[in-house]
Amino acid sequence: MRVAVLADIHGNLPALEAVLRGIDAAGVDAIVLNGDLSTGPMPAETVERLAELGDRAIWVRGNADRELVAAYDGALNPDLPEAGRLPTEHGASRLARRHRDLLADLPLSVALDVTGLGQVRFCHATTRSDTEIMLVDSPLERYRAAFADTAEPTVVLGHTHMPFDRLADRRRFVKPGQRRGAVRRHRRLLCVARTGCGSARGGRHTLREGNRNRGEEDRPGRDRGGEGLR
Ligand SMILES: [Mn+2]
Repeated sequence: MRVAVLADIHGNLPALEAVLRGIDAAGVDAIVLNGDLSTGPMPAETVERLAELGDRAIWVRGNADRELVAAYDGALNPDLPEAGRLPTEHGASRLARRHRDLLADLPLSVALDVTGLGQVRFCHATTRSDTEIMLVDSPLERYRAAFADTAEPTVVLGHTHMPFDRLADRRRFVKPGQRRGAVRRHRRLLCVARTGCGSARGGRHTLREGNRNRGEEDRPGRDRGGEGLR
């Protein structure tokens, strides 16, 4: 089958709509929703739109989806940093029960037979964790350990918002790229999500800080800007 992969939509409905128009034009058999779907500025509307995809959509759980369901259930993770807590609380306040139920119990990963690639494993972070951070320059040992139980020769990831395509431990790992135009046009929305309805100016500042910090995530003790939205 031919598939499109969307990861880290984070409640950005206008960007999602733009990407879906491109997907419709491309013609695919399935759309993999590779986690962190709803937590952001338009959480309920985004889940509604994704649900409209029906059987074309193949859902995978992200850490933000898990945290959002927990918050809806009154069990907000007390260890979430503020950058994650604020949009999670916002999302939980907007969801209806049917949205919560859609996001609950999603699989940590799925495998599909993709045209031209064969068996492909899709997961948000790794196949053993929805929060583990894998970067283009993470050591081979980390890839080997994180995907020790993965049989497929190709793995598609999300979570860090940083695209790459590399070989590691005899496997190909791909993080899809950004729909940059859509992201730019809706930067303000992304900023509101990141700051929990803060001012636009403060939001832009926070977004830039988050981008700058992402390249340094692997450093021990690093304070990770914007971590909560990954
Ligand atoms: Mn994530």
